[in-house]
Amino acid sequence: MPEGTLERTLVLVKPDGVKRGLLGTILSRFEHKGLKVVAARLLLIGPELAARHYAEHEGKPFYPSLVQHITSGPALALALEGRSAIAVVRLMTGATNPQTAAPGTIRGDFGLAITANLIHASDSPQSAERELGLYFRAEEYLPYTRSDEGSV
Ligand code: FUP
Repeated sequence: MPEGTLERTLVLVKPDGVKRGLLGTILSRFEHKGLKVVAARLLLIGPELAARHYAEHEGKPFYPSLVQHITSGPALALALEGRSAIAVVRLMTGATNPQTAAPGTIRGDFGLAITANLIHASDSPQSAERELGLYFRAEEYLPYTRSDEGSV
C-alpha cells in the first residue's frame, strides 16, 4: 500500500458546529486519525469572504442560504496535514447531506440538516490550495513533528 503524498487541506467547522459545542469532538477525530493541525483560526466569515469561498455555487438555488449560514457566527478554519490528507478528510467528513452520510463520518454522526452540515472540507488539490489561501498566509503554517509521527 503506497504511503500517499503529503498534503494539506482546509477544514472549516461551520457556525452550527461551533454553536453546538462540537469543536473539540470534531477536532479530536482528525487528531486521533493522525492528521497534523498546522494552522488554525477562529473567525467571523463576512459576505465577501463567503462569496469567494463559495464562488463555484453562485447562482444555485441554495447559494443564499449557504452564505447566510456560513456568515451567521464564528467558524474555525483548520489547515490539516498528512498523507493523502485531502481524500482522508473528505472520507471522514461524509456525504454532503447528513441524512445520507454514512455513520462513522462527521456529518453522518452529528447532523440532519444539509445547509448546517457541520464542516467544509476541500475536495481536490486545486480546491485545497485555493481555499487554504483564503484563510491563511504562508507564515501562519507552523511546522512541527508529532510525537506519534511515523507510527500512525
Ligand atoms: P460538500 O463538498 O460536500 O461540502 O458539498 P458541495 O460543495 O456540493 O456543497 C457545498 C455546500 O452547499 C454544502 F456543504 C451544503 C450546501 N448545499 C445545499 O445546501 N444544498 C445542496 O443541494 C447542495 C449543497
